[in-house]
Amino acid sequence: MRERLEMLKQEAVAAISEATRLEELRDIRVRYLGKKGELTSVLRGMGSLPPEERPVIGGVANEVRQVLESRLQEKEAWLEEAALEERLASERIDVTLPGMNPATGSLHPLNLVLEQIEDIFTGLGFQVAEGPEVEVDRYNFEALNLPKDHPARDMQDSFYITPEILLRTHTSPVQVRVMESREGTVPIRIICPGKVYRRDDDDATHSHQFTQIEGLMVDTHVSMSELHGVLLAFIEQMFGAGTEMRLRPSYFPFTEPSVEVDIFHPEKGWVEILGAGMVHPRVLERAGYDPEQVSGFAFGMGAERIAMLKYGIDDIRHFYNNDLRFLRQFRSE
Ligand code: 2NL
Repeated sequence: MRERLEMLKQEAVAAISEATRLEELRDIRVRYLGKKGELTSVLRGMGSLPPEERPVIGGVANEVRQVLESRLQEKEAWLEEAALEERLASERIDVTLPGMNPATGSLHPLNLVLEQIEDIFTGLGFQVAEGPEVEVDRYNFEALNLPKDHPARDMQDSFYITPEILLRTHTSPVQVRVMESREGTVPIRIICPGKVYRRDDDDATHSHQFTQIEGLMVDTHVSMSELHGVLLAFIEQMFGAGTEMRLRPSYFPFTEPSVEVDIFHPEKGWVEILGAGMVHPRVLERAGYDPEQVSGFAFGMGAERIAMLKYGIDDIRHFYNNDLRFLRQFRSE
């Protein structure tokens, strides 16, 4: 029996040292040390030994169990270590390799100037307001002193959805909505950027859809002087300190008096950049303000026109074609 145990030990030790995978070790453990394993079956045969030999053989059997157990543990640790080394080697990352540069986009030039304009006016205490592009006649025309028979309301000039609903032709209706919501309180200082729609034939300087920014200030004692000061502050920040500005008399149904504003452009001379004026008393009144108590100025400009002047763009259609050769010129990095 002692020889059987000795043979078993040698066999198992050899098997353990030859094993190359953890699963093999598991099988070896079951085969020799398990409940139905070989060592157990040898020990079962102990009953047939003379009683004085039992403790001796029992001792040998225990020693074999201990040796096998410790060899199994050693080998297990070694295989685990080897597996880890192999994984570390195969997953090694070369941190000195140059990185991959993901393709980055950039702001569209129109959004670039919109952000600049918003920054300038918020710096002057204005808030940004937005509203629907599909408007009702009342906000787009009626509230702005453009009655039903006004020539500017010709069906040919606007995109109508029903006789009462149309695509807004300017962002003024947003200003009217804000005035109404403020219920006669002052001050109001807002700018309203957004898309507007007019039935025009597209060419280098006209588009049936463009981006407008309107501004409105309503308070006690607002005069043309405040309009002049705010516009000059805007123009100097947008086109450079010292840029000259001039006002020319003009006409809009929603302002009285009305002006057109030019700047002196180094290459083009005097160029018009926006329209403005003192809010017409009827517009104030319809929006819930008493023209005897408060006054206001308003202005409106096309963002495309501002961007064209600032960046020397000669065709408004560049803004809508999404030609990367055009767009990439406005990358900041
Ligand atoms: C232009 C001229 C202008 C306004 C827009 C306005 C808005 C309200 C009341 C009075 Cl709620 N006026 N807006 C005033 C003057 C001119 O736009 O050439 N836009 C592209």
